[in-house]
Amino acid sequence: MQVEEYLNRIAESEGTVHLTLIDPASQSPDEAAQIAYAASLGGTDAIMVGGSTGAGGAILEETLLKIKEKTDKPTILFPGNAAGVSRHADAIFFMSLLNSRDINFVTTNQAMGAPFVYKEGIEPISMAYLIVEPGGTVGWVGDARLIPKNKPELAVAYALAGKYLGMHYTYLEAGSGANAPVTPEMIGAVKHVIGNNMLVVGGGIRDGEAAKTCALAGADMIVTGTVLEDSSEVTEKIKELVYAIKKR
Ligand code: 1GP
Repeated sequence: MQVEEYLNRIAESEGTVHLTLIDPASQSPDEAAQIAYAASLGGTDAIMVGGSTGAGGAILEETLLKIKEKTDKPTILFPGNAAGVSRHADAIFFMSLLNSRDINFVTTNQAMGAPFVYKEGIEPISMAYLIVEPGGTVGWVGDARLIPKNKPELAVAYALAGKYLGMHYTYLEAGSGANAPVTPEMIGAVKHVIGNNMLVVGGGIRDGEAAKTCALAGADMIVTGTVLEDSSEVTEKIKELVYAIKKR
């Protein structure tokens, strides 16, 4: 089964999908593999690999290979630019940062990376990537015109544009390590207009309660990264998050 179909089926049958984000720049490949292993024991659905700075090249390759030794959960690239592509991943979030001022993050990196994705047969999952305040490092690096957190109508406008451009997924990103996730009002407003398209929410989700709030508001998938890097009990933390978002 293709990764997109796998994720969509979980969203339909089990409830909100949990995605574990691993930034190859944040720890050694062996440590990354330990996090992925612990996360899969806790019930995560897939492993996203990528980051905004220093997350490409050899460190990306080795991180993916080590992760694949430790878990058979699908690996999905989450590239910061064209250097974030690797043949060792199962799929790639093929994203356009629609609210960037910089054409490089809207189409140029995508064009530079696309032939490699094609040649290696990596499954592309098309995604509208939208950065909301505070936006964090990715907001700065991606030169995003940050969507104000109290302006859901602007997120709705971009999400609709992404849908009409043919993207299947919409990602509302508050930025890694954000002090709070995207608001339930914004999540609900975006899900309302994108309908069957998948809504991914990430940035600042640290506990089951926050994850549940996002899920109830309409998130089809939630992403957590920082809380796992900071945790000594990754499996337990993932269990808490997964329990909060799955149908019971
Ligand atoms: C960042 O949305 C992801 O791209 C995850 O954010 O690190 O805050 O979990 P956190």
